[in-house]
Amino acid sequence: MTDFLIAKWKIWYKSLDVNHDGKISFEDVEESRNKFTDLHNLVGEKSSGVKVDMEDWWNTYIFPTKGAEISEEEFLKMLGDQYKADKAAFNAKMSDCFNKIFDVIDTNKDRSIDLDEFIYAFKAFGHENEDIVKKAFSLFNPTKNTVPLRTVVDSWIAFVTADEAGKDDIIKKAFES
Ligand SMILES: [Ca+2]
Ligand SMILES: [Ca+2]
Repeated sequence: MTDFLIAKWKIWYKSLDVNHDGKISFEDVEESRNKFTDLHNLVGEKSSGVKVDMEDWWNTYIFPTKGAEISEEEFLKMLGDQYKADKAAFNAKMSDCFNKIFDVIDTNKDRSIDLDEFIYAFKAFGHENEDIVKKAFSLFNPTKNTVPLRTVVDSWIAFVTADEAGKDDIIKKAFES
């Protein structure tokens, strides 16, 4: 486990602290899913379905136990323990993690992420500065403001699993810009 990877996990932790209060808790789940459904104007069953999917995602991949608050130190230890126990299983879990959340983020289900979906997802996770988010999106070399879902998901998987710097460090660059 390299310092490079741990530094990225710290960025990830910060990016999940939606209300910027220094810790990840159920309040971040509430805020992100409410923002997300509002931005996409989802109502009724569609809105409640997305809210359930999002809560499941946080409970499966982020919280140590259902809805339990987690500090940065605990988060880094949790990921580190999973990584050390079985790297292949860790990679598989992170792959599931980002495939699942982007299934939600791809609201029109066209297996692509367009600029609006990208902006709304970042806003929902507390990143409001549209200029920075647009700059981040451009790192994916979009065609007609659209990037294949696979490309975005793979970048996130590399972000949380790759020990060394590589050509696919888009997410790291995005958070540094
Ligand atoms: Ca928080
Ligand atoms: Ca889409």
